[in-house]
Amino acid sequence: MTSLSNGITREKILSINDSLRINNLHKRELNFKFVIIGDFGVGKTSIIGRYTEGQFSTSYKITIGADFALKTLEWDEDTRVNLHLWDIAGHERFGSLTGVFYRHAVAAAIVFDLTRPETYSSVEKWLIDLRRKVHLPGGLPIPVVILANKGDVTVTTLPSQIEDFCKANNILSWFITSAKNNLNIDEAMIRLTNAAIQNHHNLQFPLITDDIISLTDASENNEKMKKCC
Ligand SMILES: Nc1nc2c(ncn2[C@@H]2O[C@H](COP(=O)(O)OP(=O)(O)O)[C@@H](O)[C@H]2O)c(=O)[nH]1
Ligand SMILES: [Mg+2]
Repeated sequence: MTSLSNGITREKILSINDSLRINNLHKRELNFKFVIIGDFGVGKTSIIGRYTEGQFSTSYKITIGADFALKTLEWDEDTRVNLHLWDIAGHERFGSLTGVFYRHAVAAAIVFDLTRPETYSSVEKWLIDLRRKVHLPGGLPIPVVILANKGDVTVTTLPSQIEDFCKANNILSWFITSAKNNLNIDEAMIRLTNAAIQNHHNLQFPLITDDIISLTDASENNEKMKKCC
């Protein structure tokens, strides 16, 4: 028996690992696709990077191709939630996305940049695109949050009409976020996940599976982008 410096044996660690694995096998897994949309440069990729990798980079990286990142949440004792966060990947410049991008999405975050008011004006356009192209079973709209990003920058003027806009357009909630300072990103995602779980219980919509969310979707999307760009 190998004893490590703190007295815990390697065998003990292996057995803990085993029991974790066995317990996890009993967990129900929910796979949810969330789409993160909004104008170019508002911080979508940074928000996803912060949330899934805990990192922020100031170096500017253009997102190429349709892309998604995975975040796993141990939601409760019985439930694990895998969030597939889809990033627009460059074609936000066209102001509208293909149905493939939205397909099977069960929640969305629309992001704007607090330092560029024109990106707030685009929020409505993104909402219209989203509502036109994706619905829950029965035609219900998918839950949406608005993220007012770059909240770490001091000169920020919050659009005064945002509260009314949310009420009028059935927006779940809005948050001032910062990918740089890790502000409110967890909170916003938890809000969306809660709504998605609720809808899942109420509507029993089919969950995305690996084959549905496969790279064929992404590559199909890429092909379309290549043609249109
Ligand atoms: N200060 C600040 N800069 C940010 C924040 N989020 C993103 N950025 C910067 O804004 C630029 C665009 O971000 P990016 O995530 O590529 O935007 P996207 O085009 O919407 O994916 C990059 O230079 C980021 O470093 C933030 O919360 N605060
Ligand atoms: Mg990007």
